[in-house]
Amino acid sequence: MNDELRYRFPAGFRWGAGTSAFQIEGGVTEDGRGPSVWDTFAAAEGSIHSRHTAEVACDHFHRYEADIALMAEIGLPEYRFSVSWPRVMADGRNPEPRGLEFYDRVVDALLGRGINPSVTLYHWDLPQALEDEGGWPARDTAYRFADYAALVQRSLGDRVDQWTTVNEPFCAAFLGYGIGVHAPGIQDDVLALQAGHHLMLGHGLAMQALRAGSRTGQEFGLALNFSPALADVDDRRHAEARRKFDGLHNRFFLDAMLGRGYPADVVADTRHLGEWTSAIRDGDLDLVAQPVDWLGVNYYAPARVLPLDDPEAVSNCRLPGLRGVDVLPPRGPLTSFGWEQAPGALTSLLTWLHEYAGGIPLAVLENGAAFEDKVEADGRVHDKERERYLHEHLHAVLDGIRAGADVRAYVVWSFLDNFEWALGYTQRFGLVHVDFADGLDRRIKDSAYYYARVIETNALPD
Ligand code: GBH
Repeated sequence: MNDELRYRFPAGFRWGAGTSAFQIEGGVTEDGRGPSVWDTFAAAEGSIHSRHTAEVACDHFHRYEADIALMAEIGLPEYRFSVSWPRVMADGRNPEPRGLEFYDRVVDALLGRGINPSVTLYHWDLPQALEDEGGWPARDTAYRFADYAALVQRSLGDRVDQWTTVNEPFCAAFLGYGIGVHAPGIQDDVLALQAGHHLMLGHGLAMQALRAGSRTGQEFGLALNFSPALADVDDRRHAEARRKFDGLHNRFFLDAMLGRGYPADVVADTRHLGEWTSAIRDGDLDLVAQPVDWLGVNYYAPARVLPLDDPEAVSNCRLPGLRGVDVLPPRGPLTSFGWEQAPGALTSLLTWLHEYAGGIPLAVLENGAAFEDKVEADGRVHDKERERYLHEHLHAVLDGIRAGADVRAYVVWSFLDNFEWALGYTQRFGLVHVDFADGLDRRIKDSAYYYARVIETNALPD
């Protein structure tokens, strides 16, 4: 058997690369777009590295045709992008036809080149007008989100098969309203937990709206970020620390989506913070538990946890409910973001999810790494570290499949170097290099050529 046969992916496996609207588009005031919470947050002093903003970002709003030509050049079969809610509803409520037309053109350009569009409805850019009315801690936002989902389905649904409702409710809720390192920059654990519930309610209501307008061939799901918890010692106290971290990071949203409600242990761990569960009304948990066609799995790195001597001590990672647990520094090899490279944790994550979620189809919707890429004298980007990262993580996915997990897709984060949220333009995740200092020129990196070969053969090279 040759190596390519040995490391072959299942027939029909879906390959792609992803981006999100706020991170690449720019054009933030064009064609009637309204401000999002991220425009507001990025304008505030002290929130983003070096006061970078996303007013221009990769200028994808104007360069989408050239970007899609690059996707075709790489040979990407699928492109995952997000629709900017405030571009298609400036105030979060009323449709903006010019915004919808932009995504119409993007979808047509993709299909024109034989690339399958995969739409994410919420990748964190809440219309500022809705934040002004209370944002995700307010229940009404979930209903506004479902109306928005229905609008996009009516506009793009005739051509788009793959749909993600919410990307990483963990980040939107806990980083946005809890720790405050993401927009809208609020630090309130009760609001964060209530935001988490309303994001899930929004997901459930959006699933209903999407299904109501659906046609054969469409698939709908939710994308969750996972971070397996590792500990150095195998004793009761370390197991308890892992349980706490795992509960909040890996089971909180998943259990709700699976119809099990929010995990009892996390509810207990967060009870002292305040009565956040009062946000859960009768019937909500059924709405949240709409059946999905796949679970989107976003994986970057595991976390190392340590139990503290004082069980009441506040965690150094400041997440709600993590009293008595510290997060240890990651261990090498690291990415430039400082995240641990641990492909084995991806295999165990996929096999755990397969067991835990009853054989649910899985789609890896984000995986990738930031490195300090340089354009070399030959005009190319020899990003060997990213190539190795992708290779090892694809092996990990294959190991997960061989252990029985029903993994149907793998989508690299990211297609382009882009605006990396609180870290601005300092972290490059792209398969394609963007020259932020000079003209935003694009250059296909070596890792993209590696990935192109994987896609072409549906297999890993040895
Ligand atoms: C993704 O989220 C995003 O979807 C994407 O937009 C982004 O560009 C990409 O990652 C790269 O950052 O110790 O609790 O603060 C990543 C998910 C979740 C990973 C939070 C880092 C730190 C957890 N992230 N996690 S915590």
